[in-house]
Amino acid sequence: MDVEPNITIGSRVWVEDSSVAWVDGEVLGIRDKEADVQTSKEKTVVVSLSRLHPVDVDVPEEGVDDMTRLSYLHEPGVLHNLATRFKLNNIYTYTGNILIAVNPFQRLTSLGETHLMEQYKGAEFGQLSPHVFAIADISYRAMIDDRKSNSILVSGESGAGKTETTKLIMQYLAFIGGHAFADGRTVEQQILESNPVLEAFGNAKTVRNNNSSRFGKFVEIQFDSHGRISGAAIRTYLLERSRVCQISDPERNYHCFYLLCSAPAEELEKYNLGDPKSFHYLNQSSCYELDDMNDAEQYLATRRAMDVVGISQEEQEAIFRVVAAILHLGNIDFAKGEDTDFSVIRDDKAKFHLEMTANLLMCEANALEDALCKRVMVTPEEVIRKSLDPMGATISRDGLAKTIYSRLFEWLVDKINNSIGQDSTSQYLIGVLDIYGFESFKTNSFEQFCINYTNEKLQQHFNQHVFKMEQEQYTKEGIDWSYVKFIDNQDILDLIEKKPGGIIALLDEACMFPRSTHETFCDKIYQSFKSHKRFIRPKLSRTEFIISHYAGEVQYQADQFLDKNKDYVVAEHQDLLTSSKCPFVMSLFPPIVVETAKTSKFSSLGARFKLQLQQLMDTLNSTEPHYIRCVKPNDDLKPLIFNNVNVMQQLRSSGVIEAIRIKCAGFPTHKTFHEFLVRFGILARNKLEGRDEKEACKFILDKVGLTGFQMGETKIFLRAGKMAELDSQLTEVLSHSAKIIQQEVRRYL
Ligand code: AD9
Ligand code: MG
Repeated sequence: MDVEPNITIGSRVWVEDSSVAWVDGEVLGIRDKEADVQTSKEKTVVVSLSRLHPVDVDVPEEGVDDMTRLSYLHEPGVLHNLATRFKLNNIYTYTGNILIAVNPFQRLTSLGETHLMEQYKGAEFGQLSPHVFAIADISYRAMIDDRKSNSILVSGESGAGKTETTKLIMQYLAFIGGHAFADGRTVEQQILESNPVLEAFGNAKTVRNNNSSRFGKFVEIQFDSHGRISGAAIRTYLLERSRVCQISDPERNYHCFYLLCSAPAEELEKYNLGDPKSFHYLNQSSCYELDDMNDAEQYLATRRAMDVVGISQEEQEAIFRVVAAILHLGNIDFAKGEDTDFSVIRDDKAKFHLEMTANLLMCEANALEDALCKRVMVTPEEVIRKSLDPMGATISRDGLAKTIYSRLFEWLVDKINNSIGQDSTSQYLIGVLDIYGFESFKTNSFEQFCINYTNEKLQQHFNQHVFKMEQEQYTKEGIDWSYVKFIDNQDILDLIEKKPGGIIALLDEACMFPRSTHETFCDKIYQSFKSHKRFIRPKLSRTEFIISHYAGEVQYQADQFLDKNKDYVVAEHQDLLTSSKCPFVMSLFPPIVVETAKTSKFSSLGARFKLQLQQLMDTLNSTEPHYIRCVKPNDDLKPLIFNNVNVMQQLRSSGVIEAIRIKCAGFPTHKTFHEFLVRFGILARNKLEGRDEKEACKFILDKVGLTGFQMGETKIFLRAGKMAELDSQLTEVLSHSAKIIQQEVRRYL
């Protein structure tokens, strides 16, 4: 895309603009390498020629439904096309076989989804307007025809519509591959109903999305040899644990807490619940209700979904009892004991919550108090009982809440998997990935590090795939592609995951060494990656580092990296819950094998995540991938607003622009011989007779002396910028002809 376009006076061009990303204009004059441009914002600007892009004058008013049909494949062209289509409620657009989906923030289907699904069923790709259903349909067809597993990777930033898109894909696959079972509870129903269950426990309102998934998800739908759904497996990644005990205004905790507080009266009584405002884990934010969600109805809907998924009444009762226990647990406050620093339960109110928590978890109140306030330290000489100060006890309490909640979530996922059932004989599957997009906030911690690491992995997968597809096209047309290169992000992946020596490995080392602090960890990585191209040590900071990701630089604050990487359950908490009289609670905390003093208690979350990710990549690599890039058109979460700068940023960080760059590095413009002749035939000045289409095209290209093209079997492949060269020749010929016509006309007059 760095090729200097062929731009002349009068050309219509795109100019970079800080407020709308790109604005169109007309070239008034050219001096050396600069142009004066009159923009449509009524401004005249001087711009370097190399920063201008020609406007594609051939694009129809309503835009094109596949970006590769644009004559000029560049950023402004892509952006303009998306914006044009969005205005007309066409939220889906292809870029080759990548689907870009712009979140409409409103329901658009008037005829209902079943009607639409019927239309897309088996329709040829490209015959109907772009849609998620079309992608789901080709994945299904490809699986049946090629007898190969497929996957659909949905990505985008928070609120871009990944989860809604994923649900549409699942709905379509259930529609096309479903069959009814005698008992009325079908596998596909169970698969679909797993969504509301997981959303109740794994989604929450954030500033970016009222129903934000706080975990990553890969749903593997298995099919039998007749192409019917025969089982499914759900894998989840990295549930955000901190939300259970810490929320900031105007966000909310996980939906299930509010749903339970709106449950029917007899249940509230049973769990001693009431106003959510009375619970510390909920009242840190003043947001309790959501406009688009009725918690009471949602509670009942979740219970119904749990029925379908196969969670028994007793299990459901136990699940909500644990949810209630966590709310009470959060209200156990501590104070300094008399004459000591040690903590005691603050007052009668806190004591009441202690009793309630113990009741609901079915353990002894005294044992709970001890587990929260005391630690046992085993040294070679003796066993020491140490009491925690109020601050320590509060941290212990929150730790317990987080552990119980994340175990509960894992239990739900396992239960759903067991109940839907895995088809071990299934040969083919379609995997659907709904995973957090690239994140760069003011403060970025270990979670962002893991999320961005995931995105680097997926980006590599994406690049390799896009590259491969390009190659295949070239080979099919008999074109030499050997010099098409793309930038690999392997160097960033090495920086993060290389063993030994990568950031995760160094973090694990730091976690195992008792005297490490985040400062010593940072010193170590500063030393190790002093000259790494992708690693930057910020000035004036001893605990931060910057990684230059494919989607931009992110500055990480390392102060909690060590703590967050340590994945262990405090022994006192483990003992307490293993001894619960409730079989459900006990099953969340199966007894662990007693570790010998020598083995380390430490287990690394980073390393575990790396392994999970590797397994995911292995699965994806054995499938034929399809990509959907979701785009959030504005930060107000409102319909009809399309913010150019925002969208441009997302197209860059989702790799769409990189995919285009890869295309542009080769021969980005492909025109069939026929299309080419229709547009440029006039350049041959009527000398094409007797030639076949391919010869005619070659004749034109030779005549105008164009370089940088290759003739395929059915198409002409042009290098970036070549189309503009041809266009300007065309303009010249046309204006010359126009002059002649004018002269003729004048003479005639
Ligand atoms: V997050 O990373 O989990 O925070 P997602 O999953 O990308 O995020 P989600 O699918 O939850 O976003 O979409 C956010 C909201 O946009 C939804 O709650 C809907 O209100 C809205 N949305 C998204 N996609 C569509 C759609 N195809 N049609 C209508 C939509 N509304
Ligand atoms: Mg989501």
